[in-house]
Amino acid sequence: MPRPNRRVITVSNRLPIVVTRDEEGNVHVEPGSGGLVTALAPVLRDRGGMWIGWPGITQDEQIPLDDLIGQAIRQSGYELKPVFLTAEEKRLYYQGFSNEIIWPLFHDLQSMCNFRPEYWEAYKRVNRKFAEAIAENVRRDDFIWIHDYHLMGVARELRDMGIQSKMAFFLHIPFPPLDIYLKLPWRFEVLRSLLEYDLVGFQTLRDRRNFVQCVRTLVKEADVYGKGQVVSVKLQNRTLRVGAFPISIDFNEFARLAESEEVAKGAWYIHEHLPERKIVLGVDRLDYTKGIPERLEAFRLVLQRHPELQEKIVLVQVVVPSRREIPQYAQLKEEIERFVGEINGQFTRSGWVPVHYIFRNLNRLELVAYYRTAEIALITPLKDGMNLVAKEYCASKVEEDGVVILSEFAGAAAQFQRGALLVNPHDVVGVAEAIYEAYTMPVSERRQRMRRLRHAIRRYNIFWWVDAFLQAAIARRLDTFPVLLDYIPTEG
Ligand code: GDG
Repeated sequence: MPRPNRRVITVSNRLPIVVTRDEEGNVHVEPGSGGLVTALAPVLRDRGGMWIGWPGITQDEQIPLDDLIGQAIRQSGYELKPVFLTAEEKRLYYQGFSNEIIWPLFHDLQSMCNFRPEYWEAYKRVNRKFAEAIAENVRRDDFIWIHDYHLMGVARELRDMGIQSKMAFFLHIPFPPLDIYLKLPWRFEVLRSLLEYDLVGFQTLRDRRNFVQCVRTLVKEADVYGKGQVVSVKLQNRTLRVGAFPISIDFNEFARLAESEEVAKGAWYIHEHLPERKIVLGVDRLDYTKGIPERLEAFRLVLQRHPELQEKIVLVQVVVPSRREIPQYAQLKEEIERFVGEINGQFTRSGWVPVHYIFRNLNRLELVAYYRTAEIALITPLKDGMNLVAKEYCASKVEEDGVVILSEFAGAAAQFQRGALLVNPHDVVGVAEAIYEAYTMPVSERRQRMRRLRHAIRRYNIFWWVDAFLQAAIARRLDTFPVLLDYIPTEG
C-alpha cells in the first residue's frame, strides 16, 4: 500500500463543488457528488490532502466565495483551494484550447478543431496559474495527482519552478493515434510536459499504445520497455511509467439507490405511463462525440425494418445541457431536435410517441429510476474515454435483467465485450439490428449477460481504480490488475 503519511493533492479543472444562485440571488456552495469525488474523499480525508481547481465562476462575476468555500470544506472534510479564472481565460483556455482543440482532436475529429494560437498562449498561462497554486501549497513528500486534458502542461511548469514531488496524471478522454496527434501544432510541447510526470494513466490499452507510439516517434531518446498494463519510458535522466486504468463507478451506491423505495416508485411511474412498451434509454451530455444523431437514425431504421416493433418500443433520450457557448454544440442541439421531430412526425400514432426527448439535467433519483426501468440501454458514442453511463446502468439493474448495446469505440467496450451487444455506431443498420436483437433476446440470455457485467463492474469499481492508480504511482506495485483485453471486431 502507498505510504500512509503521503498527502494527496488532487488537481482538476473544476473543484468538486456546485455553485448555485437561488431566486433571491443568494449564492450557495455544496460539495460535488460524482464518482471520482466519492472515491477520493476518504483518501483526502485520511491523509489530510487537498483538492485544487477552478470553482466554475469567473473573477469578473465578483462573487465572494471565501466563506462559502469554508463551509464546503467543513462539509467535505478536506481542503479545497480555488484557482480563479478571468472571463477571458475561461473563453480562451477552457472553451478554446481545451474544448475546441484537445477535445475534438483526441476524439479523432480533427476537422472540428479550431487551432488558434491565442488559445495555446492562454492554455500555457492558465496551466502556470494552476502550477503556482500547487507550488504554494505542496510539501516535498506530497503526491500530486492531476486530472484531465485541461491541465496537461502543469507538470512542465511545476518542474520549471523546481518542484520535485511525485506527480501523476490521468487522462479521462481517449488519446488519439499518431496520425491524428501529429495535427496538433503544439505536439512536442504537450508530449514533453506529459513526460514530466512520474506516472501517466489512460483509460484503455489502446490509448496507452497510441501514446507510446507518439513518444517512440517524436521523442528520439525515449526507450520504452515492458509490456501489459504498465510500461516504462526511459529518458536521458529519468524513467516514468505509462499505464491503463479503466475508471469506474461507486457500484454499491447505484445499486442501493436503485433498490430504494423512491426509485422503485419513480420506475413504476415511468412504466405506468408507457404500458406494454419496452423502453430503450439513451443518456448523454450534449456532445457531438456521443453519436446522438446516428443513434436516432438507427432507431428510425429499426421501426422501418421491423414494423412489428411500432407501438411496442419507445426511445427515451436524455440530453444534458453542456458547453452551449460553443457554436457546434448549439448546432448539434438543433440537429437533434429536428431529427426527433421528424421521427415523431413520421411514426406517432394515437397513444404512442416513439421518441421521448428530455433536454435537462435529471436529479440522481430520476436518473436511476430511468436506468432501473429501461429494458435496453443504447450507448453509442463515436468515441468515448470510458462511458460511465454504461456502468451506472448495469449497477442499477438490481433485478439483473436488461440489455446493453454499446459502441465498440467506448473505452468500456473492452470490459463489456462478454455481456453487451457491441456495435459500430457509424453502421446504423447494424445498430438497428442490435436493437431488434435486444428486443427479442430471451430472458435467460439477458440475465446471463447482465450478471456477467454486474460482476465485473462490482469488482473493478471506483475504489479499486483509485487504489490501483495510487499503488502504481506511489508503491510501484501492479499486482491488483485484471487482464485487460482490447476489443477487436471479428468477421461475421
Ligand atoms: C468524461 C469522458 C469518461 C448524465 N446525465 C445526468 C447525469 N449524468 C452523469 C452520469 C455520468 C456522467 O454524467 C457522464 O459520464 P460519462 O462517462 O458517460 O461521460 P463524460 O461526461 O463525457 O465524461 C468519459 C468520464 O469522463 C470519466 O472518466 O468515462 O469517457 O468523456 O456519471 O451519471 N447526472 C445527473 N443528471 C443527469 O441528467 N445527475
